[in-house]
Amino acid sequence: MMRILILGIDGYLGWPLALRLAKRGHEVIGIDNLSTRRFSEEVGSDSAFPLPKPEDRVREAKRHLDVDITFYKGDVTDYNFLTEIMKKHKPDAIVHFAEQRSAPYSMKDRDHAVYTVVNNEVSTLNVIYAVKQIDPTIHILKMGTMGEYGTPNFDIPESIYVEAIVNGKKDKIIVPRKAGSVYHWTKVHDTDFLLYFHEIWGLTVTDIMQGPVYGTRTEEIVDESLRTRFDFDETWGTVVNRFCVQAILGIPLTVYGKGGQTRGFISLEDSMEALTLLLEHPPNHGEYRVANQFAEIYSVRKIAEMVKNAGEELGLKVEIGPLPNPRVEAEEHYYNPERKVLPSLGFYPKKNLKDELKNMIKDLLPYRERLERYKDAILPKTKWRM
Ligand code: USQ
Repeated sequence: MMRILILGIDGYLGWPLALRLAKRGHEVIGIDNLSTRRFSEEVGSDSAFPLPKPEDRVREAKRHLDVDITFYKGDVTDYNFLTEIMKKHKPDAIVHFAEQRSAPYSMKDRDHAVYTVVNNEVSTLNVIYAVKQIDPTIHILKMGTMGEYGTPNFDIPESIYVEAIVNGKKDKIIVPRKAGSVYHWTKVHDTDFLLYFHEIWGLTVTDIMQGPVYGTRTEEIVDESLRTRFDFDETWGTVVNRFCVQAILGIPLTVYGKGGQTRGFISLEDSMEALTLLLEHPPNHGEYRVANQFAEIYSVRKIAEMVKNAGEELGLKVEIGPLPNPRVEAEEHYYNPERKVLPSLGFYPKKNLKDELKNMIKDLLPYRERLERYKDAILPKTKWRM
């Protein structure tokens, strides 16, 4: 049994991870400033599934799963608040999800870019300094993103360093990174800070490079009251989740540009499984571990075809409606990231996109009227070139 502090416990990944870890017998403490709830409202949207208040979530978890979760409302950018909770609960591991996680939100204007940078960098620095001050042996499990690497024309290594020959001389360099939004750049900067302080203070870190997550289900979501948030608007929804809602609402699937943008996807259930494995098998003390976390590689165009097929099998009429790309990104490119850390811990994906798509559409169909209310928030308005 470990004591695990989840920063960002109210989020898409934070809540089901809390349920999973608590169910496995770990003591789970969480912090959230509820910002995603507010930001979703800011863009005229809401979670597809109605979200109970934090205190109701905790009560429902007790009722259905017989687990005790401690939930604090507060901000990780408040150093005193964070350190008080850490001193009180003495965690063995800290899961850091407490960041602004949307690329489009970070690209809206100067204010949103600055907010994203300040929130994400201050929260990461606070975690680093708090661990150093309170207990430098705490394992920091940090949510990064596959988007840190961008889409290079070489196989993406799963390590922090790579050997390179620059101007004829060989040296160890940090695996090259090229992010595609202010949000994604903050994750690069997080990696830079974590690596730097790991090197000078010997911190123990797992830096997870995760691809886009999709899905509505995990083993612990056994009742509607335990559902995690599910975003589908242009700002907070990720591509697979968005396409499922578009299929239900009869909106042609919004493939941006040529649709050859290729990413490593993972289901919510498999993401929980991978995160649990990484927590229960921490790196050695003072080690910096990078884990590329994805299950299947697809292009956006291929995903649209798969959602169309899944929707049509369930009786929906689904069209694919390519749109000019609001983002600046490669629309056809090479993509071959390495993945060996999770398999070495025994991870194998249990879900696949094809089957999960049907489950997602089935889970969302009863909420069609609710989804209709937020229809205006679906088409892309945020443009990278402004
Ligand atoms: N896309 C479309 N149509 C849409 C939405 C997205 O074609 O309606 C395309 C985007 O242009 C992009 C790809 O789908 O090429 C993925 O976009 P996304 O919105 O699903 O994901 P992204 O903005 O990259 O960010 C999401 C999460 C972020 C996480 C990241 C992992 O919001 O927190 O870090 O996925 S990764 O993509 O590997 O960087």
